[in-house]
Amino acid sequence: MDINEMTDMTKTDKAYDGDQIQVLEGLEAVRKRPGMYIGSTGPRGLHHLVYEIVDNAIDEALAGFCDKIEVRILPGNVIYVSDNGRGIPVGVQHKTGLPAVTVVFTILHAGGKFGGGSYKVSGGLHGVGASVVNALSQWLEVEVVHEGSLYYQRFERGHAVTELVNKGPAGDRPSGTVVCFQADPEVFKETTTYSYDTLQTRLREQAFLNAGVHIELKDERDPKDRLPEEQGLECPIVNSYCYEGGIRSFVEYNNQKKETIHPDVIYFSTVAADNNSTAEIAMQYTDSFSELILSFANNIRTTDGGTHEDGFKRSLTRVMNDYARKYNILKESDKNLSGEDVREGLSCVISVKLKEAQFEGQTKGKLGNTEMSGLVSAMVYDKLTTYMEENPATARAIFDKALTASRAREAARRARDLARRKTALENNSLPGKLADCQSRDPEETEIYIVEGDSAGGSAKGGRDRKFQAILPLWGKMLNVEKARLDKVYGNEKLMPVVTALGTGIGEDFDLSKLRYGKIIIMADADVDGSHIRTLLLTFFFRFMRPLVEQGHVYLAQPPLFRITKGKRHYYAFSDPQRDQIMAELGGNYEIQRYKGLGEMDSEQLWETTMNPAARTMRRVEVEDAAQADEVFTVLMGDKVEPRRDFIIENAQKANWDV
Ligand code: TSJ
Repeated sequence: MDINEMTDMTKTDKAYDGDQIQVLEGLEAVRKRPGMYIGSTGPRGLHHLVYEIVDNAIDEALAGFCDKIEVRILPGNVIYVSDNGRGIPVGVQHKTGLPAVTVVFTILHAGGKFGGGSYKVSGGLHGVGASVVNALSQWLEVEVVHEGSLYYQRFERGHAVTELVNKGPAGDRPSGTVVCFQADPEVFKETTTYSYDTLQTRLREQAFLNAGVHIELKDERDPKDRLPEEQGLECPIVNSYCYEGGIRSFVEYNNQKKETIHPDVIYFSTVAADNNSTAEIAMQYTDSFSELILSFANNIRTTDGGTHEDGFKRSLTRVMNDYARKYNILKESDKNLSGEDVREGLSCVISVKLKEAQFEGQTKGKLGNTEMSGLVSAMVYDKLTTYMEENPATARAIFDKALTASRAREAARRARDLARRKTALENNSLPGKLADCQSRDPEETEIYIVEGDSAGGSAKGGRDRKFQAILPLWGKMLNVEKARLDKVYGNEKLMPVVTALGTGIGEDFDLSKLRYGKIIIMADADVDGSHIRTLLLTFFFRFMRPLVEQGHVYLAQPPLFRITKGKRHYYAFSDPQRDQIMAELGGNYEIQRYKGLGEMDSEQLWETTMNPAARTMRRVEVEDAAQADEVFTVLMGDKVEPRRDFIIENAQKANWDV
């Protein structure tokens, strides 16, 4: 018997037609192609289930009916989400003959607009709803407390296995909604273990974006149910977030470890004339050389920006230049400040809320609604101009920063032109130490970037010269390098990388000129190795970001141990693996710890680290590179205190490949 027949009991005869078939088809489609609805069935998709449910509770908070949301990870990686709102409506809907709450969980794209006139503000991923989470859960239970009564319903893999049951008086339980679910291991084959850290980051962000809402996160799992790297944390873990300052607090939080150049976070907000959308922005400059713009539409991060971000940037540049002309900060003969100049060191958060947000691009990370550009740019132009007039000291500090940036960029441009002219004369030669490969087809070519001459020697001896090129790096280590990476031209450590890859950097970057499809960083598993990885990842992140975004950058994973028994060698890439091999061998083995790549001969390096048939490599994600950038910024920055804390906190994290 199909378990869904039980749902049918709640239906009237009239509803027994096409509707029910649609219900089935809808959720079957989700289970058939989960990726279409939640992006992936890896860890990212798994966490999206939680966000999707929490988003619904946040909508209730935005509608003004709830102020507390609790999220718990229960034993066995079950998720619990509750709010103290009105409770999902339980009344039977005319159209479907089902209680509204049942519809929310069983009909695709339902949600938001039943009963009252509220509209869905927070959007969830791709605008899908609770029914998708339900379809991808082994089981899901919902409890609603409404007008003093407690209602309950249970689902399994999207199908109702009970009808909506009225369990009688709710006692002293206040009104609200509770949803518990277990992600289906048949769908999330890779893992169903949540990362506390990942959930915490996202929930904190939601608390920043929704000022005044209390969000609590509690981990009640047995430590053995946690991720290996989170098992050491105390138990249970509880954090609660509530920021009256909203995105102002968000900017303060992001700048905690940086030196700010003016005391107050600048904040503006506006409501569109038609009342259909809002925009707010919080900004503060730091002494950093990079910019950090976090933009959101309907509480969803827009990683690729879009109209709201464009509107902001356009106005910021205009305000700064108009003001600078008016007060003769720029002389008549001076060139305008560029967008990059006025954003150097800027840390800001842009948040817009609108009806029917359009998310564009391959990863849906770009806001497309054209009206947001005007809303944000008009607000920023008016309010930032006034702010500058009223806060001349802050304005001065920001201009000093922008003018310095402008001069540095001008100097870099001159150096670049010089370098270009020089390379033109030198006939564009490849770096002398590059051992190039025979193939010219980036589909198959790889370049190993190797620190140190001895490791470079082994790599050259061990490679398959048909498609593998080796570039040994030389020159001084990172900790004696000067902070300003923009002096790349003329940097003896980085220039060979630039010429070998062939793409150019920054504004000149051209991915189609890339000479090798895979760029593999091969460095020792020690402090120096970690430094060179941080330097290269930061460099790629800042000046060749599409390389990282398009997945061209990899970290080689050389073994840490060699265990020899008789004539046989075994390699271990981690401590647990070493222990396992030792246990399996019983005894009578010799163990060698590799202190550096240089200790391996050519053949060993090929077998363990370079042979595509045998090696494992880690593809670098944008997040990895962004973290490297942060490590780099803090290590190079002027603020001593965060640097010390940071080094202690990240001593492990910074070791990318362990
Ligand atoms: F995702 C979900 F559906 F599972 C879910 C929904 C999960 C959680 C934790 C909370 C919620 C939720 C939904 N909390 N509050 C609401 N509110 C409504 O659904 C609701 C209540 C009343 C009215 C009305 O107009 O009277 C309208 C709505 C949308």
